[in-house]
Amino acid sequence: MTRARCLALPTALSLALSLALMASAADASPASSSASSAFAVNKKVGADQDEPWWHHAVIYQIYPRSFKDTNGDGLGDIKGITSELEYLRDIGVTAVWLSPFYPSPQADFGYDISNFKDVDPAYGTLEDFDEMVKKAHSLGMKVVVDLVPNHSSDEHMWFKESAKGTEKYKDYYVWSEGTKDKDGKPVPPNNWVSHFRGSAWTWNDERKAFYLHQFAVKQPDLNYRNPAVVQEMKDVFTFWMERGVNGFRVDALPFLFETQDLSQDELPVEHPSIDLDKNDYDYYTHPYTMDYPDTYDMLHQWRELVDNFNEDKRVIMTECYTTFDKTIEYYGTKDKLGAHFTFNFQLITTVNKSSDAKDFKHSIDQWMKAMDWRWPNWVIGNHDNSRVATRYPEMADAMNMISLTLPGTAMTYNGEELGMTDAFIRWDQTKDPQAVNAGPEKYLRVSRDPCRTPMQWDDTTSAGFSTNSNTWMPTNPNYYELNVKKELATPKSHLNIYKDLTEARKTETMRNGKLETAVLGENVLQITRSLENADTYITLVNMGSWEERVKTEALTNKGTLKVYTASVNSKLSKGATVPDNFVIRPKEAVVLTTGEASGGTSAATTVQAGILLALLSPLLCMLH
Ligand SMILES: *[C@@H]1O[C@H](CO)[C@@H](O)[C@H](O)[C@H]1NC(C)=O
Ligand SMILES: CC(=O)N[C@H]1CO[C@H](CO)[C@@H](O)[C@@H]1O
Ligand SMILES: [Ca+2]
Ligand SMILES: [Ca+2]
Repeated sequence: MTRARCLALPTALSLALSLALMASAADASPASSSASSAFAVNKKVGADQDEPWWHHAVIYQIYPRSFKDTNGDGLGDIKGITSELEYLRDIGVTAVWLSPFYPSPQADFGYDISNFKDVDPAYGTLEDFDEMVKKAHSLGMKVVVDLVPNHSSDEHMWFKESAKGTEKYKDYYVWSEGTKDKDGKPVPPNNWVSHFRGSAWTWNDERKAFYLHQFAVKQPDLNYRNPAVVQEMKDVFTFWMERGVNGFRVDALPFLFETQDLSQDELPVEHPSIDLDKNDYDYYTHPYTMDYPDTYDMLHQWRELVDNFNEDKRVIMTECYTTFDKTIEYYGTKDKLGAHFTFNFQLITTVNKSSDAKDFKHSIDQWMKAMDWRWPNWVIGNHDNSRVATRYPEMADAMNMISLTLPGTAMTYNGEELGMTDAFIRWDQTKDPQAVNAGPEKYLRVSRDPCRTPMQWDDTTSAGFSTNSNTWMPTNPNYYELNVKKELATPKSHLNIYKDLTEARKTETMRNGKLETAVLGENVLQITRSLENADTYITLVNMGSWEERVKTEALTNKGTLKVYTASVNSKLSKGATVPDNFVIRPKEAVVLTTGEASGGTSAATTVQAGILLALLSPLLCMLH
């Protein structure tokens, strides 16, 4: 069942040591682990000076509508973000990424943009934005904005002019007159369907043609075969760089280009799931509308634009929900660079609450193996997915530990540092267009509203998000006990554990140390970060449903281990010396270290040291 332990250590001495460990592990079966995998962090040690800021960043995704309301209208705003930047700095966040805050009819909550170069009046003004960027920078934080290049709102001036046929704008979108049925009625040129169900083509009476929309009807696709559109979008990048932003998160990139031959129908997938019909996006394969070769070229042009703007280092991170290989391709090649990094959704898409430690190890290893010269990153949640604490019951700390102790850039969706959970949103309160389209029977399955409820700051009205008790989306009723204020005051809280983790990321080991992953015993995931002449950090997560026993000597040969930080459901206390042999509870997670516990000496260490001294002093006297 368990294979022999195999450590990848260089010297003969450590080989001997690991052989000894192997022997001891063999007779104490609970501590044995499967073969471990090792990955170097792809960077020269000591090259920190030249490193771009985003390499070891903790990037915090803010959903502006739900973060903080300062004028009592029940909607979050830019000033609210500015007012909470100190909080973010204090918990170890190094950059914020703002979901769209641009003027929008809000048909898809900001992803339908009617002006790419302004702030929606509901959220504030460009001056508020500048103020926010200035303050973030003065606190040593970076600001990344969301760019939505595939489509605009149908209320964008470009679309209105295009529909009229105005010369300058007539080819800004993808238009087709389609064909005619036998009664002379226009029919779309092909069978393409939108992500939100139904034909991807909608008839426009003014233009007397169909326009393409890979998403909502109110989100017409821009035509990137038109050099004027390419230039317009480059101007959008430049506009925000001039306002001081440090990077871009590019939305829905794989859908940028489509084939030019609009007569091509897409084929159904071979074994569609039974619930799917011809109006469902997942009913078809998408060779003509997704990951089109020209998209990679466009990304490369943006990379050059952003890299060459001035000496400051900026990041392009891309959102590509596609196959594993296609995802990796968005990094570009060494000769033709693409994104600085493309979101790694492995921990969302390939594993779930049923997965065991082996599945997790595989998911992590698969990504790391593909890295080579590329930079890793880890995403565990966002505004499109059920919250981490809901997807992985009792594992909020475990998931934060995994994403923050793996090498690379870590992403945190607002509220995940608190272990916020999905709220139940009634049908009559439902706002997400995807849920509204699904109807009252099916909406719960697809609704993204439950993960978009207001941020929980304290136990006052609307969780301190707004002075208004009537907020755009209801507050999760668990706010009376699950909030920033209470968690800051509770030593063993999700938030304080999160702070321990962001603190650990500042160490040389976490920045440059190699990574080893292993499965210990039946179901304990082990993530080890180590570096010569520096402290080792070991994350252990029991993915199983039963207690497991861990033998400390099987973990490292670098000496005594202390508890750096432990999940709220752990028996171990921060700072305590780890016993030779200990029990790890189901879903418990700990970070152990050969160095010091987070935040200096905790109460536990003081007590332990006291006991140790008391025990040692007679001995010392005798020696004297
Ligand atoms: C959960 O993940 C495992 C692999 O880790 C996979 O086999 C299984 O199908 C997934 N379950 C769901 C419901 O997605
Ligand atoms: C995670 C994310 O940003 N998803 C967005 C992808 O793009 C569509 C259309 O712009 C949005 O509806 C999603 O919210
Ligand atoms: Ca407001
Ligand atoms: Ca497109």
